Amino acid sequence: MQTMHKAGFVNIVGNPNVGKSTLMNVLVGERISIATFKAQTTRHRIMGICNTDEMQIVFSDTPGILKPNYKLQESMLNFSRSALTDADILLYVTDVIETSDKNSEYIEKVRCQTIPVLVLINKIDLTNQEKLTELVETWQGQLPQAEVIPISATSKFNVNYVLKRVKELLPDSPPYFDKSQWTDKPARFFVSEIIREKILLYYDKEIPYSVEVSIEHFKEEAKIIFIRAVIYVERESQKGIIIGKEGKALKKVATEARRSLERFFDKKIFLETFVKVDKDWRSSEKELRNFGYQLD
Ligand SMILES: Nc1nc2c(ncn2[C@@H]2O[C@H](COP(=O)(O)OP(=O)(O)OP(=O)(O)O)[C@@H](O)[C@H]2O)c(=O)[nH]1
Ligand SMILES: [Mg+2]
Repeated sequence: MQTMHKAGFVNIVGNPNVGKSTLMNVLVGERISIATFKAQTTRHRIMGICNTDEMQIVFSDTPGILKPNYKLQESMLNFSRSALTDADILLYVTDVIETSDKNSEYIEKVRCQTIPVLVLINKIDLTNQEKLTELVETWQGQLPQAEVIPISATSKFNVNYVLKRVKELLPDSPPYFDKSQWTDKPARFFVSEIIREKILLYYDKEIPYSVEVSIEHFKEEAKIIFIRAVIYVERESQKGIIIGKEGKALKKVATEARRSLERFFDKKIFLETFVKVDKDWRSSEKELRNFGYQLD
């Protein structure tokens, strides 16, 4: 007897910095979504698609849920909210650090879901059995219909079990995307994300949050890709910080980004970077739309 094809949307949601992007990358087996130690690393909804002959799992990584202070964060929250409306399976990620009383509003929405919900308690490498047992009980109490699974994304503990449960819960359906497709984002998106990742890693305070990276030129040849990237900041003073003394800071970012890009595309990369001021871009609806963010 022929088995039915399975396919569905598996949306990864939760608070900032709990390890959603790290988990998606482990589940998909590719470094699709940037992950850093700083909160609010992810700003978009990013799909990572797993294809086999019998199955298509469409994972979506989303920005951490937060109370918006400016327009960019409103758009980020829209992505997290949209993930509640079109999922076949919901992966609510928390970790052993945050407490379960954060974001009660969003958790209430998760509680009302009729689809399967897996609560993944991440970073269990950082805790002990006793505290973990307590956490599992607390989360089970908060979301009685959910299956609570302790995991560690970085040590890959229990991640295969999560994947097994996802496959079991996946509905019968034809594929949603061509089987050769592994994401919904174009190559340029990954270039700008990889550069933004280096900025999150190498600059402090508000700098990474004031930065947007735009790819003005992307030309792929057989063995090399030519890229011109513009790093936008909100104010003139931030431009100086990004460039650094004698251009050293920017040079480090560009070198590190080029190395990561060469690994990502498996090709030689020629990367030029420029820094420009786009005053208060993250509060401007027009600028945000130009950068590909959606607003209501
Ligand atoms: N110790 C430990 N750290 C982890 C684990 N999983 C993720 N991390 C770390 O947690 C930090 C945040 O990871 P991300 O994957 O960027 O978290 P996120 O939920 O996508 O964060 P936002 O995009 O900001 O919402 C990174 O420094 C990861 O290395 C884990 O299992 N154990
Ligand atoms: Mg993330």
